[in-house]
Amino acid sequence: MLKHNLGYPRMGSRRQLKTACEQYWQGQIGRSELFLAAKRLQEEHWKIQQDAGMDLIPCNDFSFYDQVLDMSLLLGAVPERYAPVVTDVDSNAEIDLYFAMARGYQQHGLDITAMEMTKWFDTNYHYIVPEFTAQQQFRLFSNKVFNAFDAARHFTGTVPKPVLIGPVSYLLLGKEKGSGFHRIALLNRLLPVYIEVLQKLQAQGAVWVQLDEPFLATDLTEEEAAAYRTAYEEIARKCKGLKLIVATYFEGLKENTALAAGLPVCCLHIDLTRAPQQLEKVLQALPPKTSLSLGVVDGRNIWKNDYETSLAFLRKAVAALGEARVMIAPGCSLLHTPADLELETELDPEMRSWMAFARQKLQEVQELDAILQGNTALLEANRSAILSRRTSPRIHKQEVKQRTAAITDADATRQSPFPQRQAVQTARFRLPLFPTTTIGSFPQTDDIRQLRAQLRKGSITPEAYDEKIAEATVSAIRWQEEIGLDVLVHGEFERNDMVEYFGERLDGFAFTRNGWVQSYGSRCVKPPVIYGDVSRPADMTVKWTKYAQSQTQLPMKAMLTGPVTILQWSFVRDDQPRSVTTYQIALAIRDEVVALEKAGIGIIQIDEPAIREGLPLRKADREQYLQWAVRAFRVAASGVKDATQVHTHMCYSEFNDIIRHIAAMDADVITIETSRSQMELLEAFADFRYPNEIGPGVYDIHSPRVPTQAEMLALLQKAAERLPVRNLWVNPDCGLKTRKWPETKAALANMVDAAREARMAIKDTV
Ligand code: THG
Ligand code: ZN
Repeated sequence: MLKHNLGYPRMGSRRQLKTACEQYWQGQIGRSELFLAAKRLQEEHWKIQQDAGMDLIPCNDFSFYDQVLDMSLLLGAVPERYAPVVTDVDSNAEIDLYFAMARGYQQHGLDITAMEMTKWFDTNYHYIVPEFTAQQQFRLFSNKVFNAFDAARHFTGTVPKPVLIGPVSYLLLGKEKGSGFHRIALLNRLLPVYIEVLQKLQAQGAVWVQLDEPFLATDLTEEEAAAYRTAYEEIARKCKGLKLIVATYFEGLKENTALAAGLPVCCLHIDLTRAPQQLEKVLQALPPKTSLSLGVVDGRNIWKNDYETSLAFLRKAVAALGEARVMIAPGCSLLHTPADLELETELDPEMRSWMAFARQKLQEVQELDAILQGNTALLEANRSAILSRRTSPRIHKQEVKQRTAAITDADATRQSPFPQRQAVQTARFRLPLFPTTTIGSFPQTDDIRQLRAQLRKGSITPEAYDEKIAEATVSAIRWQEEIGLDVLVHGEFERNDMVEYFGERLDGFAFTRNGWVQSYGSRCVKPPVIYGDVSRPADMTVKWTKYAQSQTQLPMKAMLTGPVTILQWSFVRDDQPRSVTTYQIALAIRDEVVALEKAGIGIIQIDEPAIREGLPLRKADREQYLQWAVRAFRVAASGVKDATQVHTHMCYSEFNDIIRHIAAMDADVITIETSRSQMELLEAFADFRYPNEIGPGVYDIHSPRVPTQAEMLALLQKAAERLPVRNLWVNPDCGLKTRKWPETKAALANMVDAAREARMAIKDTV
């Protein structure tokens, strides 16, 4: 039985890729050092995979920034606006063009925006969205995949398996620029380039090639299904002898089972960790010669594999297909898991015995194969680890279960409907029209990060740490007062990550020291591990919020992360429904909201940026998810009096299809990301006649660019044409922690000026 891996995390167990890229961007190292770091990392990862007995070792899964962007470069889908970059950078600097596409290019008088970024399916990973025009042409542009193949073959002494995104998924991941065509219609122009790539790999000696087609596990239109048939028939005709693996993951094939199984390829990969029930149907649908790769080890979570379950799948497949036609693998690329559990020396040993990171997951693949060959001792060891977790008293708290089960509709409802709350709040806060605020975080400078590192190492005392954080907070408050913001924030200098910070203060969560997962480019997150019933042993944010409020007469907005986002950005329990875990978190947040109110805080923001990314990939499952997700938010928000103003914030917001549910959250104020889509989004709110207050972002914080007062005023005026002026707020479209102070200060000062200008304009018309 062939063992293989779909992709390995590329950041490095100590985030070496992050360091190298950021140093390169800052001009601290040159291109050759950057490439050397990349070579070392790939070799280290190939070795790990080889040591774990993988028969097929992936290559080209490494990427300097994003694997979708790599595909755009491979296929020559470089948007027109980067033409000046191509001539500006020196001729062999493809990497600089690549980073320009990822991050924008502001040099030598050029100011070219980055390509758009969006979430990779239902993960916390972001990819760079391909841009297609009606006239889009493709051509073989980058040699990265061929170089990766040679390097991997040379290093491992085996024939590696190049990994590419398949043609149909590549098109579907992109976005049309301009109207009058659908990107799927570009397939006939795209296919020749794919075939050229595959033939070239074959000529280089490749035997297996993995083509990722995650869209096969989503709802497809007739045209999309037809595109799959066309694409793979054409590829099969032109690339005879090449063994193609079509990889699906994150969902089941469902009604696409016959389509996927019928593609003329050598092997189909399915994700049994996400959709175990699909095995039966796939086995029935598979033509006599096609192999099946069983994704049995969870690539999206950190729990140890339950061998009993995986073995049952494997045995069933072997019985139906014969051993020669079955392969074992993780469910999806291991990109979404941390690198190596071995580094977690501070983790409680019992907890650690329940977990597996990327490196351990490959060992699991190897062990499953060994057990099938007769090594029963491995199975016994696994059984006891699984049993230990299932029965651990650390996981179960009766009082949490009871309280969660007893949640009522009244718990999920504010005292009065919004119009009454709005009247009370207007009288209480006496804010001007177009009130200005920010989303919560301010730049996390190196000073602040170092402070945290020092505290962790014990080289400064907690008192000294608190003193420095207080200093940063006060200076942020003074500065907000000076530029004239109306509702202030404390800046979140005491927080690492908006999920990690809360996880660290809740029971039922565990933490890793090095459990980094790539979020986008060089940015990583360290998701907490929710292992048990969640409760809140003490106040989490009251101390700093109260302190900040004591430093100003203006309203200080408290900042909390909402239950769905905490769930979505953590590694979650797999032994109870996600909804139950979310309700447990919601109750903990609710208690914090009530404690903040009691401490005299009048405005409380409960961020839910991840509510949309939690949407199930299959439309049929969405309504149910939204129902509990919205209710969990309401449980968190509804413990307070009418006079307390609850804000929420969301980013990446294609809201059109879920606006009903956003309204049902019933936040008094919602701040949203809109600036990149030029207020397009507002149409959704306007058409729906969204009743509550709303702050459409007027400052795109995703780039260092400082928007002018005039630009922001124009956006405000557009908003005022679409929504009732009394409901409008003025704010950036997201938190500012990734920005630097100079641009933040300049942009927010302009924003406040724009709001003042908008107020005057309104007065003139009244
Ligand atoms: N937290 C978590 N998930 C997220 C975000 C977040 N997902 C979506 C979005 N925000 C992703 N954006 C970011 C932005 C910044 C960083 C990570 C994800 C970031 N990370 C630091 C880094 O890589 O240097 C590490 C964090 C730290 O030093 O504490 O800046 O906000 N969970
Ligand atoms: Zn945001």
